Amino acid sequence: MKMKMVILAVAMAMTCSLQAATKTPAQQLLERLQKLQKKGYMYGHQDDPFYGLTWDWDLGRSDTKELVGDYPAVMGFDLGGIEMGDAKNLDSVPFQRIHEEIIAHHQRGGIITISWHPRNPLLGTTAWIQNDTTAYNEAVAALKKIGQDALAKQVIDPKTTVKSILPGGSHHAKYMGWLKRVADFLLTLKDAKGNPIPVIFRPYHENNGSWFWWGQNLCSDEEFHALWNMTQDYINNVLPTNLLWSYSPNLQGNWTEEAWLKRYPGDDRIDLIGEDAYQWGTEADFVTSLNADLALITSIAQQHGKLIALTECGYQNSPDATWWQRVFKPVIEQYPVCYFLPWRNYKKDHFGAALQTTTADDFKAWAQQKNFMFNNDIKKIK
Ligand code: BMA
Repeated sequence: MKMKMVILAVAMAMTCSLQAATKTPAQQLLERLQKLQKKGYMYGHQDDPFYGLTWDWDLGRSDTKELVGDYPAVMGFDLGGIEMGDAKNLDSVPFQRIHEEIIAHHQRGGIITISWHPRNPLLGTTAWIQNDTTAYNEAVAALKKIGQDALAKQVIDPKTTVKSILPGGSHHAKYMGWLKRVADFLLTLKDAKGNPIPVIFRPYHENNGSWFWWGQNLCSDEEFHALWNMTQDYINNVLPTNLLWSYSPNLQGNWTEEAWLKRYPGDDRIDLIGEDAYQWGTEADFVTSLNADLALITSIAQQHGKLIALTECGYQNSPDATWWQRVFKPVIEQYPVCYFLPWRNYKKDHFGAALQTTTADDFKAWAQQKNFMFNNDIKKIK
């Protein structure tokens, strides 16, 4: 009898480890996020280990650690510039350092998310389109005014960018080369045993705004879907096991479910429903819009079996000492937000999580709360 029980226990243990072994790193991360979401919400921060309000590039430093004694649970990194083969990203962070910090954060039990602000493949300008649209409209108007209609037709319309990189487009081959560079970088992310490091990948974010070349007024729904699918299919083919895909529109405040779903890539393509939500205007408007959007994406996420997160958020350069706990916390605590991620602490006049300034005490007090999780709170939860 005793022997039988031992055999049974061994068999059960083997089945469990076999099941664990057959789960991809991406599936393991997804299950980990689901577990963590039940315990509370995690703190994420963009570019956390590279620079802060008063320092640049020191190894081991982190504004978060210096304030609350621990690294963020989630660290965000951006690949903008990798498509050009650049050595540094759009914010001057060397890709080699990004590679090292991703591995270091994974080793300390943290979670990694990667965004990408690719340059405009058609115009050669940055990911941001605002000035290009203005420049385009002005150039066309000026040429027409002097009767040069034929020349006006030759000015490149930024709205043709997405079309130009889809199959059959003039810049398709070039863009596939860009995707290869992204995939090549992601392929270098391996742990000490050579296993791929799981990553939450968040391309083509804030696509309901029209400030990036993939934005709402810059391409049709069909073109956006084709862009997403082409990107995802190519990258997943190279990296089939370690990416979770996050779809992250921007704070809007007046979505209908139908409108929100129009550019949603689909349940088979998305693991995490994100939203980027900054307070740019009044506090009242921000709270109203954030509540509306979080209520909607919570409902969509529940119907579609997805997690939600605030993939970028905060009050940039906040002068308000009480903002985190008075304004932000009461809203997010009503929804199953898995993590929230303020943007980089670049300089005194451009920071996402002002941890050394006015808001420090408020944030530090909040960080004591048990369900607000940093790296040490999550590292043992696998
Ligand atoms: C924006 C700003 C820019 C930066 C970009 C990508 O919000 O921080 O300075 O280049 O994000 O990180």
